[in-house]
Amino acid sequence: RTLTGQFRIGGMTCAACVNSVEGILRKLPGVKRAVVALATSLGEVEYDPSLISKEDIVLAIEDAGFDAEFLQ
Ligand code: 9UX
Repeated sequence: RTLTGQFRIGGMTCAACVNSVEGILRKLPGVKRAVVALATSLGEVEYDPSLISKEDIVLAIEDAGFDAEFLQ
């Protein structure tokens, strides 16, 4: 099973931030795809909910020093 989650990610100010957050997300177990947009502060993540929860995704982003909120 694959879910698609939208996250609002705060604190990204340059393209390297985007690469950093994408890299973090893509390394998480259960994450199949992650795309982050600087202009909208949005991230879209496809993940297997049997391997990772949306809360874990939020925590991983916050651990990297950014703000994160699950949207839908
Ligand atoms: Mo850009 Mo982001 O110099 O944490 S990498 S501000």
